[in-house]
Amino acid sequence: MRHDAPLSSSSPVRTTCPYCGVGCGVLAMPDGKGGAAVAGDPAHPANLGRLCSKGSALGETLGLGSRVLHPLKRNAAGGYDRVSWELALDAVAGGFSSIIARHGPEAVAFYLSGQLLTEDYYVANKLMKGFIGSPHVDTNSRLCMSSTVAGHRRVFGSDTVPGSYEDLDCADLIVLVGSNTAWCHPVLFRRMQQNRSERGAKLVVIDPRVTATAEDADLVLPLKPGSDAALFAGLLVDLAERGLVDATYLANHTTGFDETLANARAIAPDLATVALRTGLGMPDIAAFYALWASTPAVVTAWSQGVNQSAQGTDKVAAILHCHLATGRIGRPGGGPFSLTGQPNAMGGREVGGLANMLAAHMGYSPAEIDRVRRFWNAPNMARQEGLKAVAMLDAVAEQRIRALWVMATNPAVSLPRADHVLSALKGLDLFIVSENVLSNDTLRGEPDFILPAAAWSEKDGTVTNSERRISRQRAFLPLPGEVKPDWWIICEVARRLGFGQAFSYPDASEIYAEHATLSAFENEGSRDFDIGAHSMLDRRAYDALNPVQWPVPAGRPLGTPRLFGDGGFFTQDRRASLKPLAMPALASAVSDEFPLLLNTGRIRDQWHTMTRTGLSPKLGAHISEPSVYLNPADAGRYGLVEGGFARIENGHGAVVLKVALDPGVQEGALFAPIHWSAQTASHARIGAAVQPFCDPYSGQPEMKATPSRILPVAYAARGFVLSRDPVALPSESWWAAVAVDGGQGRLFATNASADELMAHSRAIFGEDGLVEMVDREAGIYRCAATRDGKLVAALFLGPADRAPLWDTVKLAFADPDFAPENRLALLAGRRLDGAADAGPIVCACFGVGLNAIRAAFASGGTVSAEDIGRQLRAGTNCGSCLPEIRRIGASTRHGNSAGEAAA
Ligand SMILES: Nc1nc2c(c(=O)[nH]1)N[C@H]1C(S)=C(S)[C@@H](COP(=O)(O)OP(=O)(O)OC[C@H]3O[C@@H](n4cnc5c(=O)[nH]c(N)nc54)[C@H](O)[C@@H]3O)O[C@H]1N2
Ligand SMILES: Nc1nc2c(c(=O)[nH]1)N[C@H]1C(S)=C(S)[C@@H](COP(=O)(O)OP(=O)(O)OC[C@H]3O[C@@H](n4cnc5c(=O)[nH]c(N)nc54)[C@H](O)[C@@H]3O)O[C@H]1N2
Ligand code: SF4
Ligand SMILES: [Mo]
Repeated sequence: MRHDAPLSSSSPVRTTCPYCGVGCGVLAMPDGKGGAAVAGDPAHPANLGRLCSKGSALGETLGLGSRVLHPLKRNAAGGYDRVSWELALDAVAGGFSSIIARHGPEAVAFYLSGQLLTEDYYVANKLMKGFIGSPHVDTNSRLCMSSTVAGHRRVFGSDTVPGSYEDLDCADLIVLVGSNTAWCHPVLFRRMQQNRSERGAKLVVIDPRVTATAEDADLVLPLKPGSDAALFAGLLVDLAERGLVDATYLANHTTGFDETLANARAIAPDLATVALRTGLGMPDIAAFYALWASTPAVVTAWSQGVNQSAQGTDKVAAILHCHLATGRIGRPGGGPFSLTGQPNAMGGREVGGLANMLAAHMGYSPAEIDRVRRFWNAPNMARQEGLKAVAMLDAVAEQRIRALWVMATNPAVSLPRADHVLSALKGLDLFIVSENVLSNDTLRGEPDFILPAAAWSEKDGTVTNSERRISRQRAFLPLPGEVKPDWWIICEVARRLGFGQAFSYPDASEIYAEHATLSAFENEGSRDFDIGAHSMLDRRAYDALNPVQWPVPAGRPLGTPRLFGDGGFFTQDRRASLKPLAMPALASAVSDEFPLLLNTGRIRDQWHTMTRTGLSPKLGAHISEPSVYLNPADAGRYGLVEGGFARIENGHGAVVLKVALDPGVQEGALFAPIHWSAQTASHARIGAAVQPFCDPYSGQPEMKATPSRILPVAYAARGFVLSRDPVALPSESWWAAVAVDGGQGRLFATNASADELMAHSRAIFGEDGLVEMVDREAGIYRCAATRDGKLVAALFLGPADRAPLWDTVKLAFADPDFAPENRLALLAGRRLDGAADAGPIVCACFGVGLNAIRAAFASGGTVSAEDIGRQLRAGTNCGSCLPEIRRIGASTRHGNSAGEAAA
């Protein structure tokens, strides 16, 4: 818990969720003890009061246990010493200066993040590109949105998302491409579902994997990985053949249609060819085309299945073409819509955080460089585009870049070829990390300094969500320890580099006002990003700022701005430019050696590398272990069983994951989550096994299709340990850490015997207060450790095929009043309240387990997910679990009728 005095807790503070790009408004009510209660903000237009499971659990992530609270300096022994800010900042600035003096400005780089606030991002970008004079500023958004940025810029001339969330409420057809919206943008998915139930909108889901999002879609198109552009080129051809092309719109507002249509005809001349390229059935393709053609109010929304591709820019362009050709853009309920991932991916794009952008949506033309130079009064302008993330880390490995400052991202986990990245980081002359937590895996790259950055709940600034809406994040807890906002840290280094005058901001509001002023500087309607109306905001107005969608040029009337309905693109000739596409293909093909395509992505209740969501017991209960999901037919082919283990390997690296059978995964494919790092699991850092091949325009790596092979791994025994403090397991064990109430949990698998675990347990827990149960022949060992009459640890080990009683023992461990005389009952695996085992948690908000939901469905009276909500409350808060509840209902009914038929 926090030690500092809390901020005033009289009324809730309005802030914005720090997770996904939906950008939900949050009301935070500090509890006066360092924590806070959170609720959705009914007044925020993104969520109108709703939050998903992750947003709802924010209160469980505010503890200080894993935080960096002081500047830390690496010592000769490889450990870290606490040092003063003065010392750390002087050393960082001195280190940068001497490397620049010896090797030039291009030897230094920043690697930033869509989780920084706009103000942090703005000063980092200004320092590097205007004052140090290196263009090497890139961000984890390279791995996330950069194909969309490149696609927008190539076709629209600017990185503009034309639509608004309101379009999702009034569309008649919503097409989701490469987006598991139900899990990754849950509040938007709820809005879509509401539209469907109230207005009858149709939903089409295009994803090689049948996900929770596809659960009750009107049409599901499980296409071959990488074949989206063929599907949309075919749609363009189909629209042209139906005579649905909007000739007036095309003539007035676009160029390049004829070449683009000819190119589409070469890629997708007819349904049979589309079927061949996409692996879809002709009737399904025809149904999709007919639906799209006959529904003018159509939103096509996409995320990483489109972006994280070696042809991501073309995939984006292929979607934009269909909307432009029909004039279905910038209209209520109609348009292309990129769903951004991170809370401030858009803000980073606005300030110029990407290596190929300069600032405020300006690029590197001589006129733009000169304009930004004059505005900043900058002494050392970068002259050309900098290195994009994957290339930047290659330059680090080759020591062309010698100093790197990483802020708010975890590249040792999230970049492709993560082992290579980690070893490259170790070779830097100067490596700085600004972080919230010590559990960031990149700290294994041996930074010279770890700088303690303010976290969500402590920092002030702005973020921009997927619909271009700028919202304030507001502090509601005090800065703990010596923690400082990122912008402050950057400005202090800038001052020490001799640029004090240009970086002397008293607070974030002045940075925002400068950013707003730059957006309007010599703009005159030539650039989409214009928030000139905010250039005079003072501190009070900034603090009171309500969520607002850009553009907000000085003097603009309020309302929902939709762009491009009447053209007005941000190209020289004000026309959108349709672009022929490359023939769709993956970066690497499967082979006899690596016959399976490894797809990677997200699960419902974890955020990225789990540095925050990993602290929440509620969120850890849904999916507690890292698994590889594969088709049952492939499992049979490769000798794998549900609940067993498998090694996935390729030329880049390897992981070992639990095996989960999933008929929604195509044969020939594997799906693995991205969340586990070396901090949270022994063998599950998937980035190590991801290829680094990038899109030629965006530089975004193809992280969803790495040719790989899979082989079974056998462990003799499985078990778990629960303890108040972290404990080690026998080396060579496989484990995954799970947040639990009252301490730490680890699920594990091992080849160690019952005797070896007994010796291990005695060594770590001590024999005093230890009760044990052992059955050597059956391979069972269980123990419970008590201290001063309290349960402090429990370790259970059993043969690999025996259920380990995790859920039952976890409950006892969480109970502060657990009576030590019940230890033996606990070792016997009995639940002390006599209730049935809840099973794995489905509804994170109300802790409702699978067994209870199954029982309710099986009892007969329950027919729908809504009935489950009335009976058990499951699914009635954030709704993230509704698709899963429906699936359980379907399978329970299926199971029942099968049972009846058999009887
Ligand atoms: N729970 C949760 N939510 C999150 C995040 C999180 O970590 N956890 N992170 C946020 C961030 S930063 C982002 S970027 C978003 C990402 O949100 P999403 O893009 O929805 O998430 P992913 O799981 O990465 O990938 C989406 C889907 O792309 C599919 N796919 C793979 N290859 C192809 C292909 O060739 N074509 C098509 N059409 N589909 C393909 C995958 O099977 C997967 O289901 O989520 C945001 N929201
Ligand atoms: N294989 C594969 N790899 C992927 C993806 C995939 O789908 N497949 N997805 C990619 C995508 S879309 C994304 S967005 C990335 C995400 O990957 P990362 O950005 O590497 O993951 P995070 O866990 O979000 O890391 C953010 C870090 O910043 C810290 N932090 C949070 N807020 C602040 C702050 O205000 N200041 C500072 N200084 N630190 C802060 C957190 O504690 C955490 O350690 O992963 C990418 N990598
Ligand atoms: S949908 Fe969930 S994770 Fe995304 S912003 Fe809203 S509450 Fe946060
Ligand atoms: Mo992302």
